[in-house]
Amino acid sequence: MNNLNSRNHGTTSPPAPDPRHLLVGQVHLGLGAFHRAHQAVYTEDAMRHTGAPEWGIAAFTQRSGTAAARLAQQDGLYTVIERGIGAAPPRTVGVLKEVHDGSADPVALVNRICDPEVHVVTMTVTEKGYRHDPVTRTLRYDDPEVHADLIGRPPRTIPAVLAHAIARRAIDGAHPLTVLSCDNLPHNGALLKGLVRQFADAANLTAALDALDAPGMVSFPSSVVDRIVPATTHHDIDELAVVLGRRDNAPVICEPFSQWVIEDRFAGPTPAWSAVGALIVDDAAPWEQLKLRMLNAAHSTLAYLGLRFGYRSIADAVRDPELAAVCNRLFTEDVAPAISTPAGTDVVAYGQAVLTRFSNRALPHTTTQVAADGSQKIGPRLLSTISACAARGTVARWAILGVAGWALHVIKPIDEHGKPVELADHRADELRSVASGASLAEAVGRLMSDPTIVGTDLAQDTAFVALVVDYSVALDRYGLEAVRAELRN
Ligand code: CS2
Repeated sequence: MNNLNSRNHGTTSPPAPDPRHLLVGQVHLGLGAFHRAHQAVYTEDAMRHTGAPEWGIAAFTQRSGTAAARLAQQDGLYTVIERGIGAAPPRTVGVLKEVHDGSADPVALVNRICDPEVHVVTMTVTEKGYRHDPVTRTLRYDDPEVHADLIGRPPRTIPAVLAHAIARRAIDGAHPLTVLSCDNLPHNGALLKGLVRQFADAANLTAALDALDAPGMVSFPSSVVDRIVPATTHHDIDELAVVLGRRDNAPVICEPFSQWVIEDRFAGPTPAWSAVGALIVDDAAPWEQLKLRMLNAAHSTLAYLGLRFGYRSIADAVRDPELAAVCNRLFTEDVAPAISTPAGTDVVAYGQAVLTRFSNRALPHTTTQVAADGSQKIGPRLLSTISACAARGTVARWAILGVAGWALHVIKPIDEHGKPVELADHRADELRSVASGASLAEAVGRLMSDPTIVGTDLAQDTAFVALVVDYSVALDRYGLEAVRAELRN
């Protein structure tokens, strides 16, 4: 055991559990900063609450093995550093009993889930990890990785890993399993179950199909997670080494706020999450709508407009009064009238709290990070509100402005001074080819009339397409002045 645990920097946090004394009851897929700052902390708190050691986590990285390698060198221990008003002292977390590179050994991952002592699989693999078409919410059989899984290599994609594991558990006569998606997608539980079923069907995994249909065998509750966790950089690691007086190569920096809403549809035992702050509800849908259409929608809007206007961080973007005004009007004029929220929620107060959280300058959260993979994000965050307003006969101007910011970012990934900004999207080549050889207006028109990007209804809505084109051209030509003009209307 290295010295991460022993030097608990004189804080009031109780000491971290020693991973060596834990048993593995939970497997996590997607060992990124978010998991370490969120579900891992809840599970560790739940274990401290009950005193039982059976909820250690076996966590797997999905794309690169870096986080697993760094954590392995420090016995799975890492520091959570909260920043901002109300921040708790740095805390060492010791709930990661095992850390693995899931890409290096996919067979080990399926085997781990098949351990009868494992009752829960949680996952944070980001929107694109679901390998689905965000418009139809179906599995992309044409995705080369899905295809490779279907023709029989050891499974690597998430739907394939889960389908194989569920089949094997059923054949082995294992206990029920709860599979908990923690990604920012609407109805994430139902979505995941559907994708696993489609894979199992296509791969002829009848044992998995039977288990998915059997009552109480495998459940997929939807859940909503919330905590702002910027990616940790080398610079952060070096700086923290000085502050903490020891080197941690896998720390996470996050805001003090944290929320987890989970649907009460568990198959078998789970950690005592509800005893340590998680909210267990009958239906997560209103919580999802609130989070995705308010917080995440404003985040993406700030990221695209912010990148264009030269803001590197979300905190700087939201401190621009014009951009904050866009978010406020998005909340009050577009989202609030067309949303079903949890009973008793004050949408305006929620929006204010979100913008205050965004303005936390102590968090190094970049516009580039939030802007990534917009093709997966604009649907649940912005197009959902545009469609909901259209159904009520109103025009969601501010959500449309956010989409225009995205379209401009895709077609001309530069800031207003012409300096290139990164376009990080796994569909980047496809998006560029839709736009190639056209003027900005034509290219935006093509993007917005593509049903695979915006869905059939919006693609055929000529007024919507025309408005996105107008806004993108105005943003390109007049910059912030275009936003000001819109705010005056
Ligand atoms: C962000 C989210 O990167 C993004 O797209 O909008 O990760 C956001 O920080 C979290 O959902 C906050 O809970």
